Amino acid sequence: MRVFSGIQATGEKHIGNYIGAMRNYVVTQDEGDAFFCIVDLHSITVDYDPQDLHDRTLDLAALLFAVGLDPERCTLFLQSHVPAHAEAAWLLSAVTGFGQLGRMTQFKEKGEGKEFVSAGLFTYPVLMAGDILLYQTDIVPVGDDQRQHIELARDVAERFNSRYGETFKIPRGVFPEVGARIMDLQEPTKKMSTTGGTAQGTVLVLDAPDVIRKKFKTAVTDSGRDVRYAPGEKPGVSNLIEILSVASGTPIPAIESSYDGRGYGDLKGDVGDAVVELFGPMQERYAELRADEGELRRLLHVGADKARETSAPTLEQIYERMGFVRP
Ligand code: AQP
Repeated sequence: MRVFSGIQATGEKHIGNYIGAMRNYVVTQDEGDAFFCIVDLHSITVDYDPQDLHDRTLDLAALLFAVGLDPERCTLFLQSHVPAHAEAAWLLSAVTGFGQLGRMTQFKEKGEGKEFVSAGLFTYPVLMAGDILLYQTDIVPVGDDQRQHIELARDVAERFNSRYGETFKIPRGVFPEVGARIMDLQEPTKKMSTTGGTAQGTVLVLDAPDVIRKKFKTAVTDSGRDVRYAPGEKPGVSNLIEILSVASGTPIPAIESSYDGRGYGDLKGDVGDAVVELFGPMQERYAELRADEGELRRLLHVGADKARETSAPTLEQIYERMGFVRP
């Protein structure tokens, strides 16, 4: 089974990225032939700083190894190291509808109110479709916010297959049962995000322990008292319960009953402690891995070689089926 998922190079990674995606990369690397891609080409679609992109790319590579990706069991690479991704995006744009791209909620949200909206922000989902389809992917572990983009990748694959002949496997998104959409701690009806959320409500994987505890202590809840999982009615408390469930490995009903007679203050303290405990060892490994940039670059180089080799036959098929004269 082929597994593929991509993650943006810009922005500091938060607990939503970890729970919604990164921890599932670690699990799926043992379930199939897994490819994980730092999608640096995607990162230039919004305003960004080149030095920041450069540094964050290496930070993220170190972080992904630190959370448990193993270069012996999966392939981690940079999108820009494999030119097939940019080529596939152009070729697949021929079978992507303008109207469908315009309906992407992420495009609307990220473009809203901006003086300058890049064409890349609009066409980004085609690049993402190519990322996935080039690897004949079976499953894509992602958070809930990527549902619409996965659907578009499937539509693109189906349209290409019916127009040019069977070429792509139709990929399937897999979303975590708990934590598919971690919410901002200060505005719990909004997704946690480094671009669209609040700083105080966004817990970064590399935040210091006291910062993590403080962010949870000041989390917005509601005027009730009972620790109960009801996302519609109690979004703040339910979000904390989901995070605690993942961080401590305790099922949600067991968490609810363990708070009989105890209040939100205890819950906030316990989530903070559980997350500090979860991230502590990762932060230590991250510091070691990030200090050895030569080794990081070597691992990314090995990953890119494997990704180039694996995606090449599909790219060639795309060109041939579309009628290009090959060299
Ligand atoms: N809040 C979230 N809860 C669960 N999963 C999430 N993901 C993102 N936010 C949440 C998942 O993380 C993976 C990688 O995301 P990315 O770095 O490509 O995503 P992003 O969506 O750009 O990250 P941000 O910080 O949330 O930025 P914005 O809001 O600007 O896009 C994906 O699998 C994603 O589903």
